[in-house]
Parts: sequence; C-alpha cells; structure tokens
Amino acid sequence: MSVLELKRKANQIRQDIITMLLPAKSGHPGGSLSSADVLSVLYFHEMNVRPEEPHWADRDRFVLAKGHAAPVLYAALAERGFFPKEELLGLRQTGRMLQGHPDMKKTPGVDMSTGSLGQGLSAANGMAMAGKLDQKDYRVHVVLGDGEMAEGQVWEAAMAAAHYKLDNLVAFLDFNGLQIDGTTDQVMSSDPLPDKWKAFGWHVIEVDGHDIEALVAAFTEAKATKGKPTIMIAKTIKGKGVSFMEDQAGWHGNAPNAEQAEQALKELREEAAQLG
Ligand SMILES: Cc1ncc(C[n+]2csc(CCOP(=O)(O)OP(=O)(O)O)c2C)c(N)n1
Ligand SMILES: [Mg+2]
Repeated sequence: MSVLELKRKANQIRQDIITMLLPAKSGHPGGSLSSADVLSVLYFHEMNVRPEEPHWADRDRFVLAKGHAAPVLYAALAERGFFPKEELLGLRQTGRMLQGHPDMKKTPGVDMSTGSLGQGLSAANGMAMAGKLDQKDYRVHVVLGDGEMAEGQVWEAAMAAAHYKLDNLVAFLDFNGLQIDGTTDQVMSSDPLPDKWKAFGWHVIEVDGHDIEALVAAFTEAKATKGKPTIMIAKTIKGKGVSFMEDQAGWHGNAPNAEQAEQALKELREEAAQLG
C-alpha cells in the first residue's frame, strides 16, 4: 500500500474510533488516536495476517500492551476485515465481541488479552521465543504506553528480550508525554527513554509516530537488525487529529458527546478530503 493509502487508512481508523466511542459513552480516545498511524502501518503494510484465518500459525503477532487503547485496535481489525464494521457500534456492551479492553477469547484477530499495564511486553517475549524455538519466521509487534513505563515488569521483560536476542520482536513506544491524569514527567518520569532502552540492550529508533513514511522505514530497519530486539521511541500527540482532544490529559478516558463527536468527525473528514 502507498504512503497516501496508509494515511487514508489512519484517517479512517481515527473516524471509526470516534464513531464507536459515541454509543459506548465511555472509553479512551486520547491514546487510541495517538496510535492510529502505527496501527495503519502495521495492519496495512507490515504484518502478514489472514483475516479469514485469525489463528493461522505463521501469522505475525500483535500485542496492544496499552490495552485501554482497544478502540484503535478494533478499528484496524475491522478495517482489515477480521469482523464486520457494524460490530464497532457494540463497543463495551455486555455479550458483544468488543469489550473495553482486548479479549483474545472474544475478538477475532486479538492475539493477547491486555489492559493491566506492564504485562504486554512479557507476553510478546513469550510469542517471540516460541517463534524462535519453533523455527518460524513470524514477527511479533507490541505497542506500549509511556505512562506504562512506570511498571517494573516492563523492565524485566526488556532485560529478558535482549538476553534471549529476540530480533523477531519490535516494540513501539507511544511517547505522547501524557498518562491518565497528567504528564508522564509529573506522575513518574521515565526519562531518558532512548538511553534506558539502549542500556537494556535494545536497538533504538527515535521516530515521529505520525510520519507514515518514517514508520515504514523504521520497520524495515527493525527487520534488518539482527541479534537484538528493536524499539521505536515514537514522539506522538495524544488525541492526534481532533483539535480539542490533542495533548489534553482530560481526553484520556472520556467519550465525546454527540456534539463533540460531530465536531471531531467533521475535522477528520476535512483531513480526509485534503488527502484526496
Ligand atoms: C496495572 C495498571 N495500573 C493502572 C492502570 C490504569 N490506567 C489505565 S490507562 C493508564 C495510563 C496509561 O498511560 P500511557 O501508558 O501513557 O497510555 P496512553 O497515553 O498511550 O493512553 C493507567 C494508569 C492500568 N490499566 N493497569
Ligand atoms: Mg502516554
């Protein structure tokens, strides 16, 4: 897919995030919008998956460690054809397949249940190690939050991934500077992140998390990196694409009302029209 087409997919994913949060009346727009570009690149450029066969043994794996951003994953999976788009309107409803946090037992395409921050990288490590032991070529991708860096388990997993030379593992750190109720610096500073990950033995790529072309190049670089795992420390804007949600901790876990959703969709449709 071309860079322009990937940008269009990211825009569609953002529109779908807003559309599904409105009837749900709850959920997390900020961190979902923040990761829309990388999910577009993963599901429409990078990952080898079969929507009609979600458990295909050789598929590339994906773990959304920051599981509260489930809407971005659901939007990408629906757009890729894992399930009908109408399901998005059942977000967070009892008995439906799209729960508030990803559930691998309920949703086709979800490889790991997440939501408790800190666990996703360990799960991804296990998948990557299994791939090596089974001599499979699949790759494992994980999206982490910067607030999530406060979890000690992340650093145990970081150490283990380097120790086991998991070069089939790629992490994307959504470095938006905000977590649940303030800046990551105020709540629990994890600076300097590139130095820390380098010290833990990872190949570090610093990248603009909204620059599709740069992301495509970063995944190519990750693939060429042997003997160690790769992490993209990706500068992003929480709420990216919706003016009044951008860089606002208040939009971490609040759904828009009808008027706000309409305004958000108007802005995103304008962006789509500009893309052509
Ligand atoms: C173990 C654990 N502690 C607390 C929470 C509550 N919580 C949900 S989201 C969040 C902030 C996450 O911030 P960040 O990782 O930066 O995510 P993003 O900014 O991308 O939304 C917190 C503390 C949780 N889900 N899991
Ligand atoms: Mg954050």
